[in-house]
Amino acid sequence: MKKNIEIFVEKIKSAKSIVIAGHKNPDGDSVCSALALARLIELNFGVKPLCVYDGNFPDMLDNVPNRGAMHYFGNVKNVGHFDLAILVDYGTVVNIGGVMSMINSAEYVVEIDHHKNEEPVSDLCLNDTVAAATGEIIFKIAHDLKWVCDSIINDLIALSILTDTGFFKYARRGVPLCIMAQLVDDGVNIEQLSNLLNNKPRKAVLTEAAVASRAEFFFHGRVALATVEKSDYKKLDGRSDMILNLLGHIRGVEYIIMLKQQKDTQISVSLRSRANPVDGIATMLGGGGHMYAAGAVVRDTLENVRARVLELFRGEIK
Ligand SMILES: [Mn+2]
Repeated sequence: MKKNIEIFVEKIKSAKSIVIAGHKNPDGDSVCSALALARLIELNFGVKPLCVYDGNFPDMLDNVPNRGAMHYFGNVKNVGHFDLAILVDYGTVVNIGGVMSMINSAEYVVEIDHHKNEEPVSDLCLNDTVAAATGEIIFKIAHDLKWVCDSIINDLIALSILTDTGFFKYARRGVPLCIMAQLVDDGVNIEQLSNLLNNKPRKAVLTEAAVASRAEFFFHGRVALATVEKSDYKKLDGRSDMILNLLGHIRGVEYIIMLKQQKDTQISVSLRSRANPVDGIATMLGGGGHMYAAGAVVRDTLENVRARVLELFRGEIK
């Protein structure tokens, strides 16, 4: 890892143009770790990287510091080639989306990620699959190399960790909490950061509540299943975590399945579990993710995907 970090620094030093991208339909970690890294590079190396995303940018994240530095890739004019591309928090190649052409144009590609990925697309991987967020890996790099930080970077790192750990609920190690302790001592205000995320459109919140209220329950109430049909999908903002949170409050629910009909025959499947791994089921559906929070996008009808997922759970639940 140390050698890899040295190569990374050399690549930044010699780059005149840098592009940073996360995954399509970005979440808090994807956006905030990209913006934090961009600012770190700007402050420490004097090159201002271009940050791009594909898909929908959630309204929820509109108030994060330096939001204006993150651009929809399709709106960026006259991009030539880049000396260096850095992919953060992308997961697997299918999540890269339209920014792939910019990544491909780069002389050298580095990835910084905490997702499991058997087929990395980069020349250099700075991945750590036990990290709670990509922001955690970036913090460690910046800290180890004694890079200059400021309050914007600290807030962005804190946001990436807070959003990916569900405000520490999903933190399985002490490291992200130790980092947060340091950030709070340096002036980060968690309550303020939490409040700036309260920025969803009314229709998104009301749709999430309505979808949760229509949830179905299987296997003696151990599995909750929420379905977002196409007409409602457009009204959502971001990953609709509130549906998962609401269902997770119910006594006896051990697993949560959320099906989102993105298109007629394109269904996003999100899986959450309290105690047993669900990443195996996500892999069987062609996706992946973390042990207790995983997902896939399946190209089939809603009915078929629903039946298949329930069948996989039938095999899993003893
Ligand atoms: Mn992440």
